[in-house]
Amino acid sequence: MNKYKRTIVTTALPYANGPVHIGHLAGVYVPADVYVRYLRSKGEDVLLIGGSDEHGVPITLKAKNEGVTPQDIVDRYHNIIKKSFEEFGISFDIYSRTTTETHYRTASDFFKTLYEKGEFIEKESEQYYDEEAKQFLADRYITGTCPHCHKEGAYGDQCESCGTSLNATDLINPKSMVSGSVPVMKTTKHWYLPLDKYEAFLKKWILEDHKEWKANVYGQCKSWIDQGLQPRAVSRDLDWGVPVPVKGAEGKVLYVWFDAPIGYISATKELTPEWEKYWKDPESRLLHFIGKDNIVFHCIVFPSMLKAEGSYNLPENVPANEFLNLEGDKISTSRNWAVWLHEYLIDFKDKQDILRYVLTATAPETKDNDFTWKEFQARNNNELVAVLGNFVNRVVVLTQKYYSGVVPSKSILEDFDTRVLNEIVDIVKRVEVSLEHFKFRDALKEAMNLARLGNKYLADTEPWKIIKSDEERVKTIMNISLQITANLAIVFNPFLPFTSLKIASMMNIDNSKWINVGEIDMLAPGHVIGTPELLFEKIEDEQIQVQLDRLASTKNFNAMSSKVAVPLKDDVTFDEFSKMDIRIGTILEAEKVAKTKKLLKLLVDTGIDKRTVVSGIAEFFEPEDIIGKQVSMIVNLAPRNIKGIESRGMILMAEDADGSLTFVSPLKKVINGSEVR
Ligand code: B3M
Ligand code: ZN
Repeated sequence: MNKYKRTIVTTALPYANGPVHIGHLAGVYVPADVYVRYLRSKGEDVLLIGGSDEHGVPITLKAKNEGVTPQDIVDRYHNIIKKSFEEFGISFDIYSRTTTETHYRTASDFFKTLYEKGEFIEKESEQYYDEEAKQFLADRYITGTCPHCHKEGAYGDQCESCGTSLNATDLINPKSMVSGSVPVMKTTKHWYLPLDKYEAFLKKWILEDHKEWKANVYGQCKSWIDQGLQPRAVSRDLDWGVPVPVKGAEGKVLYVWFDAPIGYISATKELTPEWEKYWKDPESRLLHFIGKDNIVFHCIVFPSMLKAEGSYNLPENVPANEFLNLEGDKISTSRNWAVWLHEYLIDFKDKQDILRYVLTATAPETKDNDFTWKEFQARNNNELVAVLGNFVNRVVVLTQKYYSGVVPSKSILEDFDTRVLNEIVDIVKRVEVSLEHFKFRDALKEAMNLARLGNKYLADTEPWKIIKSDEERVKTIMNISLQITANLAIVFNPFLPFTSLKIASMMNIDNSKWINVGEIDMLAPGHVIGTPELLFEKIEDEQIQVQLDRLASTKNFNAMSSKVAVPLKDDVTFDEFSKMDIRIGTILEAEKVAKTKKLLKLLVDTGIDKRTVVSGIAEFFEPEDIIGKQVSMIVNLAPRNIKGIESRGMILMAEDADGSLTFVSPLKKVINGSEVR
């Protein structure tokens, strides 16, 4: 349906500083894979290109923290990421990485070409420098107090407390994260791509010639262009990356966002000697699948680089997605708020298609969307099991039972049957149109409607009731049901490749030929089908609870670790400490102190005596629940009068991150009056 001879589909290169999660899959890799599988099944010439982005400051920072080299970090995560993509059936023609020799050469040459054409401007600027570590500091390497919310621990590029993006020079009391010293300002030289020079070109190319781009993408581009574009530095003072191939650039590397998109080209080079045809022939088209945070780089910066170079095609479309949230919160690697792909497969072995299905059905195509485990369960149970799985299973079982697996002929068609046959054709057409327009949610919904049509057809015709009385009618019904099933195998191939294969093997057909889709005679009478195989199974509440519990404990853990321990108090001598008489006692009686919210009046057996203590724990314990508990208590605290009650001593409590209190109790029962020392 497109006018091009071949297509190259690129997917954002994930940073190799952590594994990949459902957000990655939903935003980029599943839609790209769906699209490419669709094109392939139509027999088009298409390449799916991916790889790991292995440069950038976060990787060097992680290496420093762990005391290993950046190469160690990227080796570790590149392999984990690559494996996750394989397991989820993301059908890359190549999944490469940006530390290959080919990439270094390609990126370096690209820079040189632009440099020699005079496309860069050179500029000196003042930047933070760590005199102890003898290095310039990227914004991420500096922390300090946020000028907006005044929280400590803000980074030079962003305050994670209030979310404001910052320049390192905005920070109050800046500190180098490398050595801990106070950084100084020092002059450094960098190369800049003068984006302002490309404004007119971008305006025409995007705002006029590509009005068909998705509204979220077009809108972001427009707002960038309308704000006016500034020159962008394409080099950094860093010792990890592609060296700047220019004299006098020692200790400088290409900015990660300069080399990473060139990674698409390097990977294609590694894949095929015909790479230039894919990138430069006007009959080839380039598509970038990315998340919304990458729009500016793929629609403004990289096209300007390609334009400056001069021999490459520009992207034909950039169908970027918005973000997927998880249970109402932003997915975050550092807060471990994510569903990691490699962990999903431990809990849901061989169930990659369920996740592919749910992530496509709820894809953040036009706005941010939320992934919830309840919806995951509901879509599996109510759609995959009850609609698709149920229909296919009934058709195969009945065909085996009635005809020993041999497809019967549909000799007599009633009007009703013809309408159903026409509807098959209409539905697959709609799947196709949606796919062509990158509307994967709609496409999937329509594909599911085909299974719904099948279920309804069986429910309306009830072949099991008339198999004895009207054999000819049942033959027609089963033939049509089988044609629907065969169509399902092909139509679901882009979305659910594992399931599609199973359906195809049950139908004994090739699932990779889109040309057959909409065929209402795909299975000729006499064709022999396979035996039934279960496609999906119900997911129980307990399985979902395990996932929810895990997220809840992550939340708790984050709350605790975000609470800073109260500062250390002044030293005391041992003698001073010894003056305190701390004992174990047992609570004998407990009651609320009238007209107070927080106070309980306790009677405690201290082993020495039985005495009254007033304690501020009523918000956390019911009186009847604590009777009989052994607790720690200071017994020689001078008596105090609290709400008219004489309190003799104080119960020791530990305060948790959320402010809740718990007793400090001995691990085994000890005799009342035991000393704590
Ligand atoms: N690694 C950023 C990201 O994962 C970046 C993409 C590069 S694509 C050339 O969001
Ligand atoms: Zn802040």
